[in-house]
Amino acid sequence: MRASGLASDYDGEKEVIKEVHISGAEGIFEENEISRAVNRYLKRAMSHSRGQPDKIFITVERFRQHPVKIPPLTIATLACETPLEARGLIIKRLHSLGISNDAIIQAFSIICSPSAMRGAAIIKMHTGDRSDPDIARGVRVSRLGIDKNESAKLSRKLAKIKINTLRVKEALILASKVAHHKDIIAEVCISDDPGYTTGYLASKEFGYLRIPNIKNHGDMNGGRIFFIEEDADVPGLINYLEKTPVIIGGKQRLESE
Ligand code: WAQ
Ligand code: MG
Repeated sequence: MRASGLASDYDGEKEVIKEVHISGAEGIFEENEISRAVNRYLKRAMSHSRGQPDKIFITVERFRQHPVKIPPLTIATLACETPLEARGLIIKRLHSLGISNDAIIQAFSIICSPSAMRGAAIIKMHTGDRSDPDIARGVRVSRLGIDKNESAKLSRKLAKIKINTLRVKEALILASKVAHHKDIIAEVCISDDPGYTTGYLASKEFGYLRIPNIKNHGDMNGGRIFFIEEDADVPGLINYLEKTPVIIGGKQRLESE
């Protein structure tokens, strides 16, 4: 699902109408679950804290290939009181993964900008160069879901720490799919919802690290950054993120099978 609104802006000479991202979401469902899922996406698009949409798209696609099954990342929550402290925590960990200052500066300038993108920005870990082809849009991770048993298991685990929400589950699923790719070094995420101030840093090494107070309440900025290997196969990576169906949990195949 994706929902957008129309807003008037000024391009220096005249008023222009531009499309503003409001909400997006995706999942993998059995055939008999589709109509309920579509209804839920529609409701979600029409009652979003970023505003009333002018356009809603819902796309339903049948897969021709079996989903790849992968494990979820581990989950932990860091102690963090302010956006400034969050920045320090993120920088320290990104440095430890070998990510350069140039790449980190580039990342913060994107996630602190008020014009939210629909997708994620892809940044090379040393030069900080943007690698996604459409800079205004970013790359949207799609075709991702969770196995029913794994979902119940995850809900129980999240309920124990009082964070069993659809938002946390969807973010963990996305971060697990993203981190699984060999060219991904780390991901940083800040919600673009003005009322949601917990973000995360994810990597194969650290797992999914939740960061409370990553932004101030009421801020419209947000976004996702994927830091990648300098010599990554970018088209291959984008194809994986957008097109390869991935399910968290289920019976995973061993490398040798
Ligand atoms: N693919 C790529 N980028 C995406 C996707 C996607 N499927 N969905 C969202 N984004 C980008 C896009 O730029 C949005 O503006 C931005 O991420 C934020 O999206 O454990 O709610 O859906 O409590 O607002 C983290 C949960 C919540 C933390 C993140 O993000 C926790 C969240 P939102
Ligand atoms: Mg949002």
